Amino acid sequence: MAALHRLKRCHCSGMALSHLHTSSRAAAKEHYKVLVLGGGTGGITMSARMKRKLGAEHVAVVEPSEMHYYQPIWTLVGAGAKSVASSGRTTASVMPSGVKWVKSKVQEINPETNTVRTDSGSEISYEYLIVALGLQLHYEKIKGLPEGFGHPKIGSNYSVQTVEKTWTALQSFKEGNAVFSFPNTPVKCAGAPQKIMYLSDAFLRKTGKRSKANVIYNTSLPVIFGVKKYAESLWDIVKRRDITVNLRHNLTEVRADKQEAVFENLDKPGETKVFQYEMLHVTPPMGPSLVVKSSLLADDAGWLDVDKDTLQHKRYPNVFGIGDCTNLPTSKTGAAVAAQSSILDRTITKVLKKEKPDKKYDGYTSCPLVTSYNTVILAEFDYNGEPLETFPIDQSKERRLMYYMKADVMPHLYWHGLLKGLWGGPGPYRKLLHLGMK
Ligand code: FAD
Ligand code: UQ1
Repeated sequence: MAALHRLKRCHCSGMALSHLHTSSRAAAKEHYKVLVLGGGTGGITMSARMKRKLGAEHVAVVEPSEMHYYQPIWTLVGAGAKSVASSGRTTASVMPSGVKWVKSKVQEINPETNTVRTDSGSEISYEYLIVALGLQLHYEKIKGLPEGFGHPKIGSNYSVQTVEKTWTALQSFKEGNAVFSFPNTPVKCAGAPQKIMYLSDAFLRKTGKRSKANVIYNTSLPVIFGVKKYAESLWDIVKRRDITVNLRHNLTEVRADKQEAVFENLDKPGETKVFQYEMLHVTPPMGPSLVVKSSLLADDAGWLDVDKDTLQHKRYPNVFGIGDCTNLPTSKTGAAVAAQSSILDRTITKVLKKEKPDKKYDGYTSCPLVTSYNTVILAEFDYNGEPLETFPIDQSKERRLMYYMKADVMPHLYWHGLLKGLWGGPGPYRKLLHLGMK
């Protein structure tokens, strides 16, 4: 109403309506050629690449968090092999210099008007939008959580608030069941729920407690791992180390005061089983970013609906997606983000030139399956679940070299390569390393 009155007053005094429209929009809106939503792995990586392409002044990133975390190292934090402090740097320090950091939460995306609204009430318009909002953790979908984390003996490597609780629970283990869960939803880094189990097994052996422990992996999946080549190696390991694997077991409730975890049998609806635990590691249910889900950019399940080859949105050609928020049919990892970033860079270059995107993403993803404090199976595969290994050796074997890659090389590659827009995944090196073998 007030706006209407103002409008009428201006009109009467002879001010051109078009002028009023432009100046009020300029006051209310910020505009960027490229707007990036989310300043996690994919968001910072793409902002560095877009800065190089267009100049820093044309790029903005919306990210509310003061801290940026290298999440893959949380597997080792939960097992006491790295400190949580080593996993984080300030967002200010990873933001490419000159790129505008909008320190707010995205509340609404409107691709029809090319605008985004933030929780501080401001509206930002864009020419091109890159969505990198990650996924949502849903601890609250398990009865008794998150409040159960207030008790000891329970931890979760999936959040910075709970990762150190895993290490506390492991250190204080005396005797009984060590239980590890895998939810009935898509997850990021599908290997992580069992990596901490192998590390815990190794820790209990090292400290002489393994004979008093039952190590139990309860997974919602019908398999131990989605790619046969690596699944075979993992079955060998669990047998050798006397680890119990219960397939199709889904965690529904934690009674932390009684140290009880309730699992439903997904093959027998209504049937539940209570596991008494001395240690419980929870991998929470996960789902799409709620902002994406409630926008016109989502597919039916709520994930960002992008083309699997080019990462361009299927209905809005000036919108692109990268990482965990997308419906790309591959395993959600930082390694996948690396490979996606070079493809997306190329797609955007082509779109800016009004040409057709030409480079196709093959679904490359990787999961360093940590199997002890000095061994890793380096799983790498594509959209078809076919191994796509970088090194000309059998990567389904446990290897010490790969552990050092995971623990010491990858963090450097992340902070100094990927986040600077200089690492687009190992594709080119794979071709080189395999040349000699052909
Ligand atoms: P994220 O890096 O999670 O970034 C999303 C960003 O969006 C966050 O900064 C968040 O604050 C921001 N955001 C969310 N909502 C809003 C909003 N409304 N407005 C603005 N910003 C918002 N990957 C590997 O490659 N190898 C591994 O060994 C590995 N191990 C892992 C182990 C664990 C325990 C975990 C948790 C992850 C692991 N990953 C691993 C996975 C990897 O960390 C993720 O796949 C990767 O970080 C995804 O990047 P992203 O940009 O899509 O999401
Ligand atoms: C990778 O590129 C990457 O991103 C930097 C990771 O961390 C998030 C990884 O864990 C892996 C395995 C890769 C792939 C890289 C190589 C050299 C195989």
